[in-house]
Amino acid sequence: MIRDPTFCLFLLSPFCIRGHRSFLLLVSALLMIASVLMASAAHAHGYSAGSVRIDHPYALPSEVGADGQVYFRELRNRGRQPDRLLGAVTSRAERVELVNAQGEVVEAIEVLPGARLRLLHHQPVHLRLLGLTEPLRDGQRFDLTLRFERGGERSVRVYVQQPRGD
Ligand SMILES: [Cu+2]
Repeated sequence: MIRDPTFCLFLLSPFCIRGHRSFLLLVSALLMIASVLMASAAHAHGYSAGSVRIDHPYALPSEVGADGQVYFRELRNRGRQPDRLLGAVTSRAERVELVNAQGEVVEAIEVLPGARLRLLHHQPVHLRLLGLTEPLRDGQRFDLTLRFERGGERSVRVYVQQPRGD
């Protein structure tokens, strides 16, 4: 029996594999765990602007000529002062509007202390991108600069993705 697992991997004789099956299972399990961790790390991206935490900004793919829509898994205010999202700019669109729960264009989106706003794509609140330079396509990423009253400006990367059903 060959005891050195590294040597075993290179040799790959049937006897060796049988002798180190548990080691090989462990290696494949670790590889699976690593790939899952890497996938979730790629998915989870977040930023801070003052006391506001901006979690996973994302956009839906858009049709030709249609407006873009930007959402957030969460906007969270971890501070003691209220803050307000006042607007945003991106090179991908002429203009960005803030849309409230009634579908109206508003001057600001309030993020009160302790608030955890889940601004997901099945809810009406979002950022509307008008005059897109080109349609947003699944898998693209683009930069968007958010402007908060207290937290100031923060550039975030928006992931364009098909809804995953949550
Ligand atoms: Cu993310």
